[in-house]
Amino acid sequence: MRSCIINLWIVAALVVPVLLSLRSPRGETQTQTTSSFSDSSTFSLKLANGFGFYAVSFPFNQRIRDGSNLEYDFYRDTCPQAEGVVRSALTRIYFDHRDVAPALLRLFFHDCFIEGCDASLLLDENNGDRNRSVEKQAVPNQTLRGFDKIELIKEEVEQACPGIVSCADILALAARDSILLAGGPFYPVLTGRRDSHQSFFEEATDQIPRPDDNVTRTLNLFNLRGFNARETVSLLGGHNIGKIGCDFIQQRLYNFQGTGQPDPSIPLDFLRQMRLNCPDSKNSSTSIDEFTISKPVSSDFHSKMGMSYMQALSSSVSSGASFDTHYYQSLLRGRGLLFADQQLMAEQKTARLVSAYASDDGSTFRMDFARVMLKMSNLDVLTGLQGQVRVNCSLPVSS
Ligand SMILES: *[C@@H]1O[C@H](CO)[C@@H](O)[C@H](O)[C@H]1NC(C)=O
Ligand SMILES: *[C@@H]1O[C@H](CO)[C@@H](O)[C@H](O)[C@H]1NC(C)=O
Ligand SMILES: *[C@@H]1O[C@H](CO)[C@@H](O)[C@H](O)[C@H]1NC(C)=O
Ligand SMILES: *[C@@H]1O[C@H](CO)[C@@H](O)[C@H](O)[C@H]1NC(C)=O
Ligand SMILES: CC(=O)N[C@H]1CO[C@H](CO)[C@@H](O)[C@@H]1O
Repeated sequence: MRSCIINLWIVAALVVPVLLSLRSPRGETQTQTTSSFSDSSTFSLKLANGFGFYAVSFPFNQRIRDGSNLEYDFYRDTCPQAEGVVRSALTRIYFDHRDVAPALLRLFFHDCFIEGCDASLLLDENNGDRNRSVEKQAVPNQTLRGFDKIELIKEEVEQACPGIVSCADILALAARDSILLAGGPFYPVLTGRRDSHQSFFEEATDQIPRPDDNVTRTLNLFNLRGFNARETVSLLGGHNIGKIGCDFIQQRLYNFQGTGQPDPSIPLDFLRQMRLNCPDSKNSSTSIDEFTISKPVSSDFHSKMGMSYMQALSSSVSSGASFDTHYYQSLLRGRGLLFADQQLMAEQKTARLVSAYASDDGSTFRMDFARVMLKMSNLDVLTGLQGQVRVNCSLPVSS
């Protein structure tokens, strides 16, 4: 019981500053968001925290305006149970598959980054043409997971309210609830997104940030989506949960920029540790391939391997909490897993932000992370009569 109360307190303590900080953005934020909180009313929110559902009340204006035409609780009349169904379905999945949280966060990011949060990433075909490539094939070597989980959640929502709730909204809500379940901050998700008819393979191939990007390119790609340096550094902090797949680290460990050598900037002890977690997939005499040969079913064994930022910091941090500063602490010690992560230390502007996030108990990062997630959730959404509401998230509804 005591832990429940503490939990509630933490949630309330985090939510209120997020809302307050939206009212008066500080620092270098140049958000195009114009949030108005003029007539504040109280609303109550049900939160799943692993112990059950608890109602929390805090002052909150339901009419947040950000130019996106999304609304708070868009389905209040048409499907009032929608958000609750998403949350309870996800909570059930989460306790069997903890890795659903980072997987859905990643899915959502990849969806929003390419032509907005319109569930285009979930499509299996392009404009009714099964032969044309779709976005999900473009994302670095098809390493996205969680499509089946979104499909499961969607099925439950369809049972409650057929044909009402968009896949784009389900993904946005499920990503938010995933972050919360993984110990991250709460942020309000506006709804009313519609699903696109179309998938965007070429855009996804060119514009998704790559694990081997330098800081200039990373900042540029995020800037094209309206994110400044501070928002970019906080968003990348999402890497603090889940594993980074070996596929993304492989070249850095064994053949950095075609040299046949590891990235010289990796500290030697960390290189050894990373290589233990990610053996060279191209070296046929390593034990991992013997394993693969003796167990043919595990052909994708290597691609499931990876390393987390918790492991990167290893015993130097005792905290068991997951959504804290350990990503930034790792970068400060030169123990970034992705080249693109460690590159944040290569430029003064971003390095200062990394130090700032690493220097407190995580509250600055959590607050900025909540704000940037709220902003990302509203990127280039389809609303009103645009797009459609898909019944099966992988298939467009034919008109
Ligand atoms: C897809 O490709 C196959 C074989 O190349 C072809 O027979 C079929 O007509 C194509 N379908 C469409 C919808 O273009
Ligand atoms: C960063 O990468 C881009 C292309 O990926 C390249 O053109 C640029 O020269 C690189 N910048 C630095 C400083 O290495
Ligand atoms: C391949 O694996 C063997 C045995 O584990 C090791 O001795 C050798 O150095 C590895 N080769 C490369 C290129 O990593
Ligand atoms: C959705 O469509 C896919 C085909 O793209 C199919 O495999 C899947 O079973 C469908 N899901 C449901 C719930 O009908
Ligand atoms: C579909 C896709 O992005 N494939 C890429 C997988 O990674 C290799 C190199 O690691 C690329 O050459 C492929 O284009």
